[in-house]
Amino acid sequence: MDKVQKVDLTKIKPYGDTLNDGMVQLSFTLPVPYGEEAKEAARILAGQMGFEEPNVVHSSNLGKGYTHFIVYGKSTHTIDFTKIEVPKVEVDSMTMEEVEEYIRGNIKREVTIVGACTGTDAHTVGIDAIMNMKGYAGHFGLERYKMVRAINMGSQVPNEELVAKAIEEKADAILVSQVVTQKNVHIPNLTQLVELLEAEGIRDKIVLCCGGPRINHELAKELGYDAGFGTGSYANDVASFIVTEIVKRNLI
Ligand code: B12
Repeated sequence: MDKVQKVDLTKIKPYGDTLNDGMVQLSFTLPVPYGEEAKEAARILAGQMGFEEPNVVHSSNLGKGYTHFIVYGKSTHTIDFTKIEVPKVEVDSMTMEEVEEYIRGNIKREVTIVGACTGTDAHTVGIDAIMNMKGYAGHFGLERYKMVRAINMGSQVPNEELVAKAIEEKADAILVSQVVTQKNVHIPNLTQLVELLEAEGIRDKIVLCCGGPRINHELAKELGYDAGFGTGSYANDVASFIVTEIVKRNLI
């Protein structure tokens, strides 16, 4: 007899030691002084969140009046994994060489891509991973692509400057990186860019993509972008999207 428990994808649960034990590790901070009362408050709170057998396995003093906790507990909920649908960028990613070949064969001219990390956001690493010559995690960046003119404006770029650059360079595509999402600061910033492009009358003539660790395709579409890219995306993914979109929308 097969003693190995099979995973039921219609009823999945967190997994710790044994399948379906429901074990979850939570981490949070409470604005209370470090001590036994703080630990008890965290334990009760985890119970109220619906976790069975909540157990405060670690607490640390974060300074006057604040305590950080790590709590284990058992989730009682299950998820039907077979019903999960996530909107994703619909494109078969090509390699760098395939993108170059696609441009030569279908667009027959250089593609200009202007990118920046906009607003107050100072995180350059994400946009650099996509655009810089050396790329990221073994995927060369757009600067390396023959047939692509990649212009990386860096970080803390105001939307107005990005739009002006895109117009000056006759950009085919704009790439925006947003890493800081505290208090949803990225939402008005990303929205303003779309409004500026519409005001200039060039929104339809440009492929507009955003990306960042807390960006996904669904959010990007909601905000008026053509595509959104999250963690684990690389230059060849967005390049594949841009070049096929240029052809699809006849922006050649
Ligand atoms: C390095 C870093 C910094 C550096 C940035 C240096 C630099 N030159 O970029 C410095 C020290 C400056 C910094 C500052 C701050 N940081 Co910081 N930082 C980080 C850290 C540790 C790593 C980020 C990183 O480089 N990731 C590596 C890159 C390659 O990954 P990525 O950005 O996700 O990019 C990938 C994808 O998302 C995607 N992608 C990204 N952009 C785009 C764009 C397009 C078009 C496409 C297609 C794809 C794409 O492709 C990339 C490759 O796969 C993160 C924590 C973490 N571990 O992630 C915090 C983090 C991002 N920082 C954070 C914060 C809060 C700050 C500060 C506000 C802190 C402060 N109080 O001062 C300031 C912000 C200053 C500002 N005005 O922006 C928070 C953000 C929280 C949030 N949800 O908003 C994080 C998550 C830390 C945390 N856990 O609290 N930070």
